[in-house]
Amino acid sequence: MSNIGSYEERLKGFDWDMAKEILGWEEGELLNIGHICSDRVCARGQADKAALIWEGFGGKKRTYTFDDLRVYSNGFAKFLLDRGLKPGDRICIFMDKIPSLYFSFLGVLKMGGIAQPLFSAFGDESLEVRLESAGTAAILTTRKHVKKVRKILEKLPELKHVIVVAGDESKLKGEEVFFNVEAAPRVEEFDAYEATPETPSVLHYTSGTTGQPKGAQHVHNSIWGQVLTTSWVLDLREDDIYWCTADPGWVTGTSYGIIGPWSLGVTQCVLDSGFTCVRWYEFIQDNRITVWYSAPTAIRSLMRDGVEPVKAHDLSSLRHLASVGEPLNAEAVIWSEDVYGLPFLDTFWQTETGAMMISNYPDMPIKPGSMGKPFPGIEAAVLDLKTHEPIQEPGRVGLIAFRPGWPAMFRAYRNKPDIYRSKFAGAPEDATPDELRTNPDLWYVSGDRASIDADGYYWFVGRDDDVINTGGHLVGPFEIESALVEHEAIAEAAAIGKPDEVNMEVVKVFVSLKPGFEPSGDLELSIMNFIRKKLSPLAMPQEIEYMEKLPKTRSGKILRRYLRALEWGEDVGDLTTLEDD
Ligand code: 6R9
Repeated sequence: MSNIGSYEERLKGFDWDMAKEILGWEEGELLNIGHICSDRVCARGQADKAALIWEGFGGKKRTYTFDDLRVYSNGFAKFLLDRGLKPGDRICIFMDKIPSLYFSFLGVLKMGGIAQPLFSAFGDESLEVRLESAGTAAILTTRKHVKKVRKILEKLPELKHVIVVAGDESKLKGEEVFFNVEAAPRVEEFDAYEATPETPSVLHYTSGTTGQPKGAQHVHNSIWGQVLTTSWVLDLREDDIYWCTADPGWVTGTSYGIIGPWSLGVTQCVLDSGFTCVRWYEFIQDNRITVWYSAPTAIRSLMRDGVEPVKAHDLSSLRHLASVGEPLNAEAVIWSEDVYGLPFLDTFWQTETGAMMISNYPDMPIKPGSMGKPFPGIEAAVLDLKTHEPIQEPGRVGLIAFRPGWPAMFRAYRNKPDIYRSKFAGAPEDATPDELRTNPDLWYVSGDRASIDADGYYWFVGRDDDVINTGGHLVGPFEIESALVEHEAIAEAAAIGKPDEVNMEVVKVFVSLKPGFEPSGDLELSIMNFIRKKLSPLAMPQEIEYMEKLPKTRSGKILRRYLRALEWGEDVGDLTTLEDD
């Protein structure tokens, strides 16, 4: 029997406090995610249990117990306070998936700071935009990545601390400080910050259609959503060996790659090396992984490599598989059932929701290709595209929406109260964030389209905006376009997602060149590298199309949606309706 048991039974008499029961957490206990994920697990007799089984490039392997997690996160917490950092300060974590990423994430939360994890493949411009927006006070990074910080440091007056946590100490510059937590004296005692449920915890940046990325602010209370979904959807149990393939630079990597499993005292594995099918299967085999949470792009890549590598490995430890980030096609579900003997269960959620919202559950019949049903305690609907009224007829497409107020819901877009308010259908002009969160008449509108069938299953249709989803990672077209026009040869630019068999979408750009520049192989390479270095490999265009002039609205806005429709072979429709989208 799975943790959720019967989905229907769980709907009856549902209460988020069931999460507290799972942890045995009593009112009055300290509510601090960093503390709950380390000190509290130790205090409950699991200090010597493996928390993190880590493997890096070149076969490097380390195992850390929950006591190590406790002591090393204490180490970071104390170090940061000693440097003069304070509760509420934004502290960026910018590194590969090395052990110190995990220790420092918990350490920042323990000292009351706001953890701002950023994907280590980000280039200097992606980094700058997000550090500037957050008013980040400190960045924890490594020798490998500090160069990108150096490039932008002068432009970030609020960024006072550059702390290098791994690599060669002798090559630091200026005010940079070195701190290797494993080599530093052990910090056995640390009183974690007394957070309230509404104390800010994690700040994740996510991309929209317009403007630069927005910082979705989460709070310590999110843990209850993460605990309950980890237990009921991922079905994690005490003796599981769990693997979440996501990078903590993205929300899956923190909600389910740190907080969910460790609050429950479950052992997890982290693989900090590139993707190959054989490497992944070896990792599962060697560590006897039981529960595996991954993404459709990875699953499709594994499918492409076929069944031979599956047969060549012992994957019999696997008990439960789940997926997130992009539509999980029916073929992938059926294939995984065929070759692993287990279907991947699709889960749908967003950076903003902080935890799973619509899922398939163990013990519930799967309809391959469907995202499943709302998590108990989540009131979901699809809203009419125009009226924003819930659609009653099965099969009609609308906007996925949720009643606000679930524990892991984001509490703000940092410094963007109007954009935050605009996400809630029916919100009064002057509603405060607290009112938005607690008003039972509003809907949080996700920005995705779906339909609901007669059995209550949700079927994903597509995004309602121009954000590009490449391999489960969201990339904002505006960010790419802004960077492109900084290239010496480019006059105007538009970025769209182009269909791709494995990655769902890849970035395609349309550009017009400045006088004196001509399309050429060299120019193409130069543009690609420019974006890869400034933004990230994810944002790098896979295709560049040159145009004399980009199509525009009468008011001069580039018709990105028109270009996208052409690319996808969709009806471009009446151009005037596209005019001011
Ligand atoms: C957790 C995460 C959120 C966006 C979301 C949607 C897409 C996520 C999906 C899915 C189809 C699923 N998405 N899960 N689309 N089926 N099961 O991925 O957060 O990076 O904010 O992305 O990803 O478009 O709105 P985030």
